[in-house]
Amino acid sequence: LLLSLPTCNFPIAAFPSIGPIHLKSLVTSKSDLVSGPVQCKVSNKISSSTSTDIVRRTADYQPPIWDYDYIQSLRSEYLGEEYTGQVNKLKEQVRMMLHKVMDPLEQLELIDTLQRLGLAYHFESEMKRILEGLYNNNHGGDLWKENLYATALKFRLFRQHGYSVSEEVFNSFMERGSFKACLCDDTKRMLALYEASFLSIEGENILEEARDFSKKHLQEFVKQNKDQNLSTVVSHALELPLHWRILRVEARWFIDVYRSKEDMNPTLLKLAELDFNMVQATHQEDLKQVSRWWRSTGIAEKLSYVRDRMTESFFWTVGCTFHPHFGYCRRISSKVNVLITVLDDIYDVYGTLDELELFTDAIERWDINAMDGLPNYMKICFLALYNSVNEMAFDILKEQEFHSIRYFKKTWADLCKAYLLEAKWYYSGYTPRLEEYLENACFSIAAPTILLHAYFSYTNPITKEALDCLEEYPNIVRLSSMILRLADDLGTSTDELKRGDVPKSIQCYMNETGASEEDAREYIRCLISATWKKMNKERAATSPLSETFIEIAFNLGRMAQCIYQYGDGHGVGNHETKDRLVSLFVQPIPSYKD
Ligand code: LA6
Ligand code: MN
Ligand code: MN
Ligand code: MN
Ligand code: MN
Repeated sequence: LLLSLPTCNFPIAAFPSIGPIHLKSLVTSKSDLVSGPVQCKVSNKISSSTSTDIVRRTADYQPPIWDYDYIQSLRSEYLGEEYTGQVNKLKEQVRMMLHKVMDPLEQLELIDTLQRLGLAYHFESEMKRILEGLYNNNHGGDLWKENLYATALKFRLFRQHGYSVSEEVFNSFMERGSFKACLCDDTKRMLALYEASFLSIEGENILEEARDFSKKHLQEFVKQNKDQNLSTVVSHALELPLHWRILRVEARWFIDVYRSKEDMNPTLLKLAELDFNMVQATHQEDLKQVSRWWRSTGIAEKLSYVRDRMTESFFWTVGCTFHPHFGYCRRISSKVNVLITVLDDIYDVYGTLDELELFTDAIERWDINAMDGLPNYMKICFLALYNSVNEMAFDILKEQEFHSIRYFKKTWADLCKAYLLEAKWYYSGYTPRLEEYLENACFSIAAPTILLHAYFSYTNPITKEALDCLEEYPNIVRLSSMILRLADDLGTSTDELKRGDVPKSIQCYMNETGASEEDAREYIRCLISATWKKMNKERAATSPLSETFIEIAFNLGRMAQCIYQYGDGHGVGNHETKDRLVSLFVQPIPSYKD
């Protein structure tokens, strides 16, 4: 994966290539870093699992804000059949609208609105028919040459839906390599160009130019603050473009924006509100189920020093797949996420190196007998993980006669080995180069593990072809991991370094180049942006992996940018995450009388 960054104005302009990741060789070659007794940072006592007073680090994580009884008490009147009739009627009306509208620009705007309201999944075939028609008849037609707003909107929707369209559609709006200055006088147009520019792949200079041009003018517009409503929308886009946002959070936000729009269509609004609330009701049931399972493991009680982040873990899964019929996938993924969070803390904070070696070995062996040598707190984790994963494998065996354990075993072992390597680096005071750090850190962020479980939990039938591809850690998985890792480092590394942890990407880059922290952060943001371009390219490539899988991988990256948008939204439980969770899982949208 060559992550070259031709557009970042940084002392190091090119990012080194990230070759194939060979965890095993990394782990063994680095094990000699650890020599002699291991020192723990917070005190100078020697830490060892045989010593009676082991000194451990602490993260002082706060208890969850989500009380078990509170979660179990969640109820929604939108569960069940009561609103189905009403929704079906509204859906029929929207379907008629989709058939009736004939003006190409109106068609595109309708599709865009449906997507932003979170309703697109009901109208896939109608939308496809419209886009197909536009693509075949009018592609590059004169109609668009005059209208940058329409061209940008069309470009973005085509690319989002997998149609190949060249960045050269923007040529007629440029002169001497730049967009014509007179085009900047309309904010809606600049916004459309800005959002379109994020569908780019590497090397698309026109789109790069489009992004710089529109961004500059949008920033100016916000500064002038002439139109409060529009400024809010523009600031929102500048914070994170649409292409990097997860659907449910965006839909919840956009429904409120849409309600006060002049050209608001009451049918669309009503349907969006009802649908949001009905989907929320199914999410509540998933959440309650996962919460009961989590309580039954007893982990939060027994291991009070690790993060207890069940509700946040569930949030990640809704970001990846919100569709009501993916409940099983969400429940499995929530278990995986909450267990990953616990394991990560054991490796990063609580465990001693000796214990971590034992645990890693037990996971690699995937053997119940390997539990004997583990300290009690690890026995609980091991068995909870072992049982949960085996139960899932049993479901798959029962339903598809497919024996999946070896895949699960491998991904958990790879994860633990990546964790262990970081622990060794920490105890030996080693600061890797950024490239070396990322080779491992894209595993230690657990995205490959999360995505493998996602694959197994929604796919029927499982195919050998897809599994062979997944085993090799295909680009789409690596890139999604990269975004997750980099976004996580931006949001969490300050606290991590304070309590004692390995240098993260920001610190590795600073150490390697002598850059200031602010410059290093900017560089990491550049890497995220460059990684998105590679993701966009992967979407167009042929792959044995389904579109659903690719969408989940994209959404995992989006989810990372959502959760770390204002700092550590997963571990710390900041008010932004809390507000999002409340709006997604607790409060239905109040119904406004029409
Ligand atoms: C982040 O913690 C965390 F818990 C993760 C395991 C990231 C992704 C998790 C999901 C989807 P931290 P580290 C549940 O920032 O130690 O401690 O890898 O991860 O930086
Ligand atoms: Mn951690
Ligand atoms: Mn970690
Ligand atoms: Mn760590
Ligand atoms: Mn982190």
